[in-house]
Amino acid sequence: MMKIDLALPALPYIKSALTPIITEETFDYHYGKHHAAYVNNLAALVKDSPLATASVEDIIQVGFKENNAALFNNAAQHWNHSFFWNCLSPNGGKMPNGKIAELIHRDFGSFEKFKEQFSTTAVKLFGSGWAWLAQTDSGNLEILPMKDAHTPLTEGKTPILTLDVWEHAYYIDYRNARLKFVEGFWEIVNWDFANRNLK
Ligand code: MN3
Repeated sequence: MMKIDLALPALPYIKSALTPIITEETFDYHYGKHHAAYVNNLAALVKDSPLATASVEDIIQVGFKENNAALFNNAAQHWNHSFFWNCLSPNGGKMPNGKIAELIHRDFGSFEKFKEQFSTTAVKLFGSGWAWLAQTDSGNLEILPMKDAHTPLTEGKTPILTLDVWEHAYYIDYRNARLKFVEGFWEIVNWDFANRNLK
């Protein structure tokens, strides 16, 4: 599974690479301001504490268990965004391939059924949050709607793919039309990354 450092990671493509589905202006705000703020907030929260040398993954678990909202939210949002950028690719989209294609077929019946269920989950999630595809201990794929900063990591599940459906993810490009953003996701979803995340 992906390990995230306590720093703003470089994007895996240039900021204009996903235009027009996600524009450079959205990256300027979503990556350059929102994600950067989570990183800066987290660094300030753990500075001079025993968590300063902990992994981001461990900080998420500590924040969650101790019900420390600021710590959990900033650590999880940093992790989620770092993961999310990798879920997208200018060479993405089309049909899933390899093992992920097999598991989607096994657990959802067909790619079309999976796509419909994931899209509905993303569109219907009320307020801010993330639509996740995760893998359970027993290896099954699950679609999980999760509010705010929540992540499958605190449920002991392996993140495979995610889609950010906070308004800041799409409001510049699509205003209130979250469905259009979700439709665009399928044209840039990174199946190679999903395959690498499988257990
Ligand atoms: Mn976001």
